[in-house]
Amino acid sequence: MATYIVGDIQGCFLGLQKLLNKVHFSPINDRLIAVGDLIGRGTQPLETLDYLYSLENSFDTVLGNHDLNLLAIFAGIRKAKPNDNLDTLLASPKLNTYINWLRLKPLALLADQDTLVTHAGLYPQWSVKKALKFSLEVSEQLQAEDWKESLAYMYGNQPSIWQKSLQGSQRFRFIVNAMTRMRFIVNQNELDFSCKTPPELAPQELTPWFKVINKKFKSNQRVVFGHWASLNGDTYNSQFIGLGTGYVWEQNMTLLNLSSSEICSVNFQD
Ligand SMILES: [Mn+2]
Repeated sequence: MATYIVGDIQGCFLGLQKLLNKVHFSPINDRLIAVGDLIGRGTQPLETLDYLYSLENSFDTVLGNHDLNLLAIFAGIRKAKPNDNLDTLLASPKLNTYINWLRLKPLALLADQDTLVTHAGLYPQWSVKKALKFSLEVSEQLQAEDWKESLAYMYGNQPSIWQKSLQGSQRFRFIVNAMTRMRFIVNQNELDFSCKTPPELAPQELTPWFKVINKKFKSNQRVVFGHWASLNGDTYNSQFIGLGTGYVWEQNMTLLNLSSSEICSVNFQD
């Protein structure tokens, strides 16, 4: 029995199949965890969700920004754009089932005792324990009857600095942004959303979140994340494992074997 963590799928069902075949994934014996953005810019969102949903308890995921975007479109907060490629999914009779299934998914989960999975990463002022607590806060709102009202406040870049005293929509938005959209930090603790480049091409004042010293992060802990395709997983630090490698941009889809720490990838061309 193996536990695999897969990077951003973004509706690329063929890529996911190639990757799972490559490691001989067995839905009966193995477990699959995703870093979020199950759907996104890829052309097979419905096939992707059909498959992942069918895995039942062998599958778990955290939510990514594209998954939340789907919830917002369903809730009537956003309109689907042509490049969202969501037409087949939005027209599916299974849409309601998948929406309610996604609403149960957290922003952060523990893959094992010391391994945190989130879509974008761990905000440098938070411990793993705090990230899990804040994920729970957001989940409670996503699972509440008035979840559409909470989601309506999701969009926006402010507040950009965490404060314990944040409340209501501001607190909700910061937690969602930190766990699903973060890449760079500016001025030690401020989320920056202007830059999506690899770290070496970024303005000097921007620091990748995983290079900001986090005093609450322990030496035996790991963070597994996706989202930042241009990073290509290159954190140069074994405590931060980036699995977002841009298959949807004709690059690679990547998976981690949790117990052996082995990485396996397939290329768009494969
Ligand atoms: Mn993302």
